[in-house]
Amino acid sequence: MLVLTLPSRPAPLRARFAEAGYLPLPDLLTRQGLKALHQEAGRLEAAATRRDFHMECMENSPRHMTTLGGHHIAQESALISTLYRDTGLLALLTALHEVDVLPVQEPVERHVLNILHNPGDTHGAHTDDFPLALVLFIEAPEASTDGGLLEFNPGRRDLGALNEPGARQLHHQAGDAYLLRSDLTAHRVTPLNRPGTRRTVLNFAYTTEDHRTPATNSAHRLYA
Ligand SMILES: O=C(O)CCC(=O)C(=O)O
Ligand SMILES: [Fe+2]
Repeated sequence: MLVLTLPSRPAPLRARFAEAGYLPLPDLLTRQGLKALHQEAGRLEAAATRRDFHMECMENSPRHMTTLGGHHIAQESALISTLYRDTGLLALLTALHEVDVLPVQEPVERHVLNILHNPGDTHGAHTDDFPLALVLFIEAPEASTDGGLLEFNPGRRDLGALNEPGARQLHHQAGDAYLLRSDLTAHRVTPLNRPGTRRTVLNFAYTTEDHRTPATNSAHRLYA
């Protein structure tokens, strides 16, 4: 089954990614791929854990979400484990980042499932441990007014930048993806605000030779 439609000409995208630290990849998932991942996420959700707390090491930003860590996903989902290591995908990421992109060895955070499903659910401000996040949208709010927007301020690593001029809020649809320079770009997901709205993503973390170990314990707080 073909799960991804990889852009055939990554060269023009490279400069955009380098400049903003963010690159939208609309329709990265094929229809079949989205359907299969939707089914898979639905099955995995039964094993996921509700999280409601503030992350101390990220300025006490809120986490109101349901998560499943990479160690469970590796055991339960051949589809996701295989997709994470797809050679075409790794080649695309290497072309976009211009440095050899490697799978993360750390089992908890290398691929995670994040589900926002109640009004007020949010994935608060943070930076990630590893340099690259590829976020795949399995479910998304229909309208940008429903919340669940990715927010970041290009080139800014400080969490306060999210409340300053230049911050961007972006809506994505199911089947879309984006690539983020997630260790150097503070980011968050704005609260859902309409009952019945769901936002489910897979976050695939990737690294490079010089970033082998996690920078914080935040992933363990959220996923272990
Ligand atoms: O859901 C998103 O768009 C961002 C996910 C994220 O920041 C993370 O999993 O670290
Ligand atoms: Fe993140």
